[in-house]
Amino acid sequence: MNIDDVNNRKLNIGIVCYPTFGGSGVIATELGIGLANRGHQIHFITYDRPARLTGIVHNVRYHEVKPTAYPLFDYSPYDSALVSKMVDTAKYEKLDLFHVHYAIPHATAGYLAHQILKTDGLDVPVITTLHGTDITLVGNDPSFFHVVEFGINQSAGVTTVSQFLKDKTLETFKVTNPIEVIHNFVPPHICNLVSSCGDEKRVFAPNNEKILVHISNFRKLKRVRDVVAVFEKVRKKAPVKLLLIGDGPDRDPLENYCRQQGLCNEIFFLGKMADIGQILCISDLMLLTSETESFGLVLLEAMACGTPVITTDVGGIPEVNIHGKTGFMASVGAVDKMAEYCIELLEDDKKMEQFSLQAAQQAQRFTLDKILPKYEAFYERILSKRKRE
Ligand code: GMT
Repeated sequence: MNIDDVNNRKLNIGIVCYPTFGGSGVIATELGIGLANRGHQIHFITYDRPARLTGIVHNVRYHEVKPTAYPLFDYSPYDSALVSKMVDTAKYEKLDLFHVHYAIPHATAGYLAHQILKTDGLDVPVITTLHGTDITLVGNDPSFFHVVEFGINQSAGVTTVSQFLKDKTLETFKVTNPIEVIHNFVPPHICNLVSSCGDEKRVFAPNNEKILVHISNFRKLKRVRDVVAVFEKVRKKAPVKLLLIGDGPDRDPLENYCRQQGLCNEIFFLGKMADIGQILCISDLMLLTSETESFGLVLLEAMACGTPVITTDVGGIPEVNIHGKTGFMASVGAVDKMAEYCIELLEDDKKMEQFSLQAAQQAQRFTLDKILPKYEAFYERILSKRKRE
């Protein structure tokens, strides 16, 4: 098969991911749709339809994993049901490979599925993409450590979404597999609405206030309380509103705090949203105050809509946010400094405009059409290597 045929070969790919609004689910889904648009057959295998997989998408199928309940089980073992569905899908859809996103439990589920398929004379390699907390937090916990290390080393190929995450993985685990860095990408169409979003702004900012936005799963590591603290400092100097998008364990205590402080007309808890483009295009600045972040996909989405970002300087964030160009970075918990940075931009329209342009330019480095071919080339390298073995 000549190189052009190899490059243009259309594959049957099983994608395993969490179907959630979070970054790894978004990347897995948008990658699958992008691959389908290039003629590959894509099979999503997970417990619910991926949040971003709406409507009919050509060349895409969804296979639901439904663990059967049984009185003996305290909870039905999702891993076993997942492995069975992977084996079934590989056999009957003639999969060329699995691409699993987030090591827990997907990497070892892939290993078991691969072993079962081998007993039927089928070789379906597993590529694992590490996304962040599967290494830095959950994966590092003793209850998952050995399984994550084994899953990484048994995968046919491993990628990470940032150089930081590759370095962290090599530092944390005894890794015998080479790791390829393939950065996250801007989900297509994220900012189609930028040109037509003036009116929505007035819904939240009737007196032309500036809008700060934060999007996350409201878990401890996101430090959303710091986002509110920054807002409370900024509002003393400039007319602003704060939009909080997403949901999670920290939302209720934070919402109660805002009610006690009488801030409910200035801080809007909008919950989970599938289409965040509408919010991003009316926002003036994004805040992300995490104590760890392998990449920060929400930053790329904001920048693609021309929204500068004020962030912490942890993890892979410096690979996305350029301090003094696309926004600013400060240490974890430095809410005074972050508030200063917000005010510096909010009070200088010319500088804000310049940062907005530079943010959009930086996002252009991470478009799907630049990143997707890297995954295709990686698939081909893994498949060709196995043919030679
Ligand atoms: O941010 C989260 O906690 C969700 C998590 C996930 O698994 O979706 O996000 C991780 O993967 C995203 C996509 O690769 C990255 O952009 C996030 O930075 C990463 N989260 C962390 O590392 C905390």
